[in-house]
Amino acid sequence: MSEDQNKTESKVEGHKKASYHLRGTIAETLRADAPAFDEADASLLKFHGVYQQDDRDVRQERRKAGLGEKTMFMVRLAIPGGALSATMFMVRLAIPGGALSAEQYLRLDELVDRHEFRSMRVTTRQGIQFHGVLKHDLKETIAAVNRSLLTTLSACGDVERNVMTCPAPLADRDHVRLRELADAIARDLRPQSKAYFEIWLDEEKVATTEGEEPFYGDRYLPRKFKTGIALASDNCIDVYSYDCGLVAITEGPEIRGFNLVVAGGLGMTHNKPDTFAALGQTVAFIEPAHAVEAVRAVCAVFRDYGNRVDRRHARLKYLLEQWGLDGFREAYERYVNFPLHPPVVLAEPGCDDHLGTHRQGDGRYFHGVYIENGRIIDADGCRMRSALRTIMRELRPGVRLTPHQNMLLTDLTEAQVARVEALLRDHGVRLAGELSAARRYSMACPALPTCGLAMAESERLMPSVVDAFEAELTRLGLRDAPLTMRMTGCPNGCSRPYTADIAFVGRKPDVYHVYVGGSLAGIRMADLFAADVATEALVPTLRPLLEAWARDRGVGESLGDYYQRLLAPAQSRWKITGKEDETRGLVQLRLAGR
Ligand code: SRM
Ligand code: SF4
Repeated sequence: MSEDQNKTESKVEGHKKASYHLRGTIAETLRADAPAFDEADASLLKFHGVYQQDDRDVRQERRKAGLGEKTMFMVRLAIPGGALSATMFMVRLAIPGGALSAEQYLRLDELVDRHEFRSMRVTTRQGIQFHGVLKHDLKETIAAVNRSLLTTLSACGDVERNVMTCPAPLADRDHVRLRELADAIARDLRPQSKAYFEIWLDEEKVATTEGEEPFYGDRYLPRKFKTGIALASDNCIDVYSYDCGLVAITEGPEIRGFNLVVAGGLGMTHNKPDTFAALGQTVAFIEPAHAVEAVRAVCAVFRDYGNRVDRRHARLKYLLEQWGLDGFREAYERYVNFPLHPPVVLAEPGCDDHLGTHRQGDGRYFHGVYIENGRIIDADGCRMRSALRTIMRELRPGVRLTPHQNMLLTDLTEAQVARVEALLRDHGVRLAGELSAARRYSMACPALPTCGLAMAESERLMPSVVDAFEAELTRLGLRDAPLTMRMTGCPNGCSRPYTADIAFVGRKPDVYHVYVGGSLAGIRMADLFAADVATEALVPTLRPLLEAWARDRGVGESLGDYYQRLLAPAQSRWKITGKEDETRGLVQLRLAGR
């Protein structure tokens, strides 16, 4: 890279380079009275799985009351015996394939009461998040996570993020192999710096940081990098939404190889047509023995060529746009020592949310529990946290977190399944089979009050939006018709809205862009159907489409498939930009003409 280009690199690049492999002054600030970390350390903290945040509800209260920021924060965050702080933290765990034990889950549950939000949250990448961690408790929280043999290292930051795979604990060889592979990739691309262990676990300081990161170097990646592994028949992880995907093609019980998918990504910015959400493109078919190396090489291409100047364009998808698929393949070939075969043409995958009770194939069962927007909390008659804690203590099941923010309880006998169901009911938790399709497949990101980027509500609003749609769908006889609804508080795409049948993407308080036309299979993008819709107008805006769907739908036809049929010819897209497009006009005209 030339000197000129170096000068214009983003500030975060400078922070990384000057950090002695992620150390910065985090340890010093942790020990000091300072209420918060400075900008450089805050950016480094992400690599350790920590986000510096504030309670945005209090910002508003403060403004209304005309009080100083610090005063209100202090009132809000004062906890008995705790320090007063103007800042709080989100702590995220990276859990490959979402697999943990009941003992580990119980250790995490014990931590919940230490934190402001009295909850934990299953994320859309099979991780766990704590919100409202106060500074004085940060170190002990992370140390406790590590004592339970879990980690927050590289859950965030410019590195390989949590590696996803199908959470179903099936005993067949292909599922077992996917789980092993997720672990192997996570191990292979985990940062090697000892900073994490020095800062949070009081390990001795290393004498020199030279050569500490043989793969990442001192600048790590230009930005985050995400990998997922799916079976060709079940895209429950939304594999085309990530920087790198492996789609396993099986022959009998064996994995024959993988289609290698690159450069998916869902973040974009409203009204910025140079930003876009895109599905990954299939580059090649690779043999099973090369899977880990294949992912490492995609990551290395991003490391070496990704944009380090403008973080908004620092994802692999922007590189692919610049180079084209052939250009990418050419560059990629220079990084690998194995053959790239032509991709295998695949049929449309299914998508199993794995909820309810299923056989594992080893004489045991698993039971998938629906958790509204992933939030594990005791609230409003649904004592989810208590239910799960009781089940873990009594039955000691295995645990798998799903990409739909839910949880599978595994390795159960038939009698234990009955006990799980009884315990869930006793705690006011509805079983998956009792839910409407709209609720069961719904997802929302956290947004307010914790997310600094939120423009509108999401997790807190979504349950009432689902209520409203559930009533409408029931009226139309569509309660059980396949439908995915997702909401985000901004266009960054954290609950993967653009691959859903319907999505609400926050524009400003109480106003959303409405997208329609994705699919549960995660193989096409939704279109912008209506712009700037007020919360109370969400159902009325979609009513004509839902009524037409109820009238005209084919057997088992999802809303997204029906919408694509209305477009005739279907315009299945792999990319949508931050700018509005004209297809919504087309569909609305067709609906009006009916
Ligand atoms: Fe995300 C940033 C939450 C999955 C795209 N995401 C954030 C931050 C950290 C906000 C911030 O940067 O200040 C959010 C924390 C809010 C909070 O208070 O907790 C946040 N993202 C989440 C989670 C918790 C949403 C959830 O409902 O579970 C998910 C954590 C997954 C995990 O365990 O690692 C989460 N984020 C996603 C996904 C979906 C996925 O990966 O499966 C995406 C879209 C896929 C992608 O990456 O393209 C996603 N998050 C983003 C982006 C846009 C990135 C971009 O390319 O522009 C941001 C903004 C950023 O990074 O600057 C973001
Ligand atoms: Fe925050 Fe936006 Fe992600 Fe929601 S989609 S968590 S509002 S960054």
